Amino acid sequence: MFGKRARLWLGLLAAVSLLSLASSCGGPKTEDNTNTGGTSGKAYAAKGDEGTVTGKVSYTGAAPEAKKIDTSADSACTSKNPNLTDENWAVKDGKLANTYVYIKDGTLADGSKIGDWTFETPAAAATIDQDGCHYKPHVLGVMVNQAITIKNSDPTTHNVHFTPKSNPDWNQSQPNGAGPLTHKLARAEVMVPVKCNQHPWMKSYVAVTKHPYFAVTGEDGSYTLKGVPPGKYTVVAWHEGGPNGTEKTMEITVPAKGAATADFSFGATALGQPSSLPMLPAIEFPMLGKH
Ligand SMILES: [Cu+2]
Repeated sequence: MFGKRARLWLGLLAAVSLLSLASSCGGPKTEDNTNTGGTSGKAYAAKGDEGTVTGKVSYTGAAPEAKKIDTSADSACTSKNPNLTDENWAVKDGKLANTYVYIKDGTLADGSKIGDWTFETPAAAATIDQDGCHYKPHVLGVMVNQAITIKNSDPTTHNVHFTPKSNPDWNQSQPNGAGPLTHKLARAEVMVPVKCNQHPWMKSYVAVTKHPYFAVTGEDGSYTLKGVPPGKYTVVAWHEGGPNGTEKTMEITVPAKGAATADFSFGATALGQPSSLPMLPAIEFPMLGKH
């Protein structure tokens, strides 16, 4: 009986000393221990040795032409934005806009994983405006729990509908003249399609990450990720083209106070029309004949 109790005390002692060891390993970031949730980690504090990731996203081959959208279902849309075209491929001089580039995974120079850290949610809200019966911007990156302000600048009713897989569905009607709506997504998810239940052509994409290392390419196809801790990362460029979007992946190393480059290319090959495809039947037919 005494032996049992002694063992219990020994076990408790071991647990307590392990706990104190763990907290002392955390160094000065003792306040991080308040993050008891399974998915949260230590708060990242900038060390001054962060670097940048920059790049350009190109479109190879002849750019798909933007198609005019038939908005006749809602005359308010037609009169406000008579020349509305789709934004599936925003290509200009071979450069691709509206591509979401982010750090998907990686290891910091100190050996920790990027996913082990938590980052401060920006106090400022991101904005989606429904203006001319399309979304501005077409692609948006936010952090988890960052407020998204949704405005209706049109003389008609919109119905904004976030259709995530990891976050709850969110579907709100927003009549002409109604004030802005606010929405937040608590879980990281790339990519959340947003649509309008009133106007089937309206679509946009919202990406949610736990860290601030993301950007959307501008008209010149360029992007910059700032304040990236030194380390080795997987950078992904996501574009909506393809059945579920298309991802391009690149491994990079960000040196301390340095810069890494990650250029991506979408286009003919990314769309599943590589020159090798028409050759497949020619190879397979003789083999079939042998059976
Ligand atoms: Cu709408």
